[in-house]
Amino acid sequence: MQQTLVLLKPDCMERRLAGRVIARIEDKGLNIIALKLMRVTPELARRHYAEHVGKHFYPPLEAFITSGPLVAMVVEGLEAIAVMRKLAGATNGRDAEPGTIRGDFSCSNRLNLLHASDGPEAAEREIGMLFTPEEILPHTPTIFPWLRAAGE
Ligand code: 3AN
Repeated sequence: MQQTLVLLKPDCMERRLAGRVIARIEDKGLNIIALKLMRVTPELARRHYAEHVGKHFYPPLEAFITSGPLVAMVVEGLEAIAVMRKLAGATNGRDAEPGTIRGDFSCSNRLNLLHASDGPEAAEREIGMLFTPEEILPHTPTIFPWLRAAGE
């Protein structure tokens, strides 16, 4: 089982797409084990996007991610990091395949609706930045045996 951080960015909230994006995550069989509405501060943005600070596109990226409330989630599942990245689609919505969240709903590189951690180290770091251990509530849904074969 893996955990990954998902952010429904301010464009997702403004466009009233949060419910549809959450439904896709649930439909896939992933399990939401933490969820909250929050506002990212510039300080938190700099930590979250540490690898991009200093790049030419960082100032508008920070302005965007801090511009309004977003939904932060911890999503759990088998290979949840890779599965969630595939569900999201390519970073640039114009390159993202139809059928992915960005491929179906975004035509932008910055306004690309959601963030999903890109690897195990990033997931651990990002979850630790946004959630306390008490806010994460792992549980086994009753439908669980129907979402993957025994031993998988
Ligand atoms: P993802 O959210 O798919 O992991 P990242 O973390 O590589 O994508 O990029 C986060 C954000 O940084 C993108 N949504 C985009 O706004 C911006 N960004 C990343 N790379 C570039 C780039 N080469 N040119 C302009 N903006 C970029």
